[in-house]
Amino acid sequence: MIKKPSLLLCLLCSLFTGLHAQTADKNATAETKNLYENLLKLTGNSVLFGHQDDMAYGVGWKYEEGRSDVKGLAGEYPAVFGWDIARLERKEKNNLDGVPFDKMKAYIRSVYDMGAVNTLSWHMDNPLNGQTAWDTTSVITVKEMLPGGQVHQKYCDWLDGFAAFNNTLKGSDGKLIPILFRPFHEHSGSWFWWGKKECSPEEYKSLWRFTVNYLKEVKQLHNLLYVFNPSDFTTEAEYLERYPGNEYVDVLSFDSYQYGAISNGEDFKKGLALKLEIQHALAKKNAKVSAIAEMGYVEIPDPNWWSEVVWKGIEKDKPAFLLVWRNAGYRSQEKDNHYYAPFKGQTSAADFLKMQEENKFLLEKAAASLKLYAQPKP
Ligand code: BMA
Repeated sequence: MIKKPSLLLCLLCSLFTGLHAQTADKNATAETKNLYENLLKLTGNSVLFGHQDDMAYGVGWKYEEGRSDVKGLAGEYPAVFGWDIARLERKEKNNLDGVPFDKMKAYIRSVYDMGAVNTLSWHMDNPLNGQTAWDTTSVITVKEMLPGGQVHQKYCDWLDGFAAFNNTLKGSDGKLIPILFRPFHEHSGSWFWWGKKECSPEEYKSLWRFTVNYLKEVKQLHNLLYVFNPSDFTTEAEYLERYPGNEYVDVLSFDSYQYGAISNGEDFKKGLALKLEIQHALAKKNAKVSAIAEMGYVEIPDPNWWSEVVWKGIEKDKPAFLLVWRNAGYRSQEKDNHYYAPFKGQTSAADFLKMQEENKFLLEKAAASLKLYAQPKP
């Protein structure tokens, strides 16, 4: 008699927590669910360091097997790798920054094989007028992509193309590689056709929900974790303005960059702390991962940026990961040296190494030892 109610209680408790801490795709593969649970455990505790296009190119080099700016400095790869799939919708061979999709697939596989994490963004063309992601001339694109809209079928075709690409992403163990999928990013800004002034909150939410349902139900993709990603916000209400609902999101994230003078670091740090505080509280309440999907300071001119600005901004409500943007070097028509990760000899290199030594940033080796794709220990 004593045992029964306590058993029942346990069952109810586990049902409750089970229901609560669940991936948006209930049929997600075991590795995908494990990754989500491991990232949940990291939230608030340890920070994986990530870099966009890390294996593909860096400052002054391109497509050299085994090379990485982060590895050249720190002796190991980052723990998280970002890739962008724009141009897949044009059926081109290379993405918008020239990375061949075939190479991207191989990089994604080696990242998974080493126990690190892959995340995909998509600077998707405007399907209504054929312009790029940065087109802000149309305020009806999102509406027209929804069921019944003029480019709904075209959008489904693009998602089909993504699904075909996704289904080739298998590790050496033959398993589908879990992917943190971050579509329609920085939606609280107004520089992409899915931005704040370009569609209504309801249209944005509908597009998100349609996309998730289509990928998991129609295309049967079960290796995706969905990453929600505004840029600027200062209140919880602002953060949630375009939130599609807990059933459609696994990771709460935002993007944030420091611009201009080194002295702007003070404000940037405060901004990071405020955004993380808001996001962390929501993540804890709703069993979501908290992350910084993109951040950076072009050319990192502040020698103490990592320890004095970034770390101080993130240490209270630690994100499970942060990812700095790409090391493109000089781009045509732009005067800045477009890089966000440090490399050997770079101004902030010593400070970054300190972050690695003190385990404040976890890189490839720490990620591997965490066994992110295995079931976490209770
Ligand atoms: C931007 C810049 C661009 C690039 C785009 C998508 O922030 O890095 O050069 O094309 O991201 O990766």
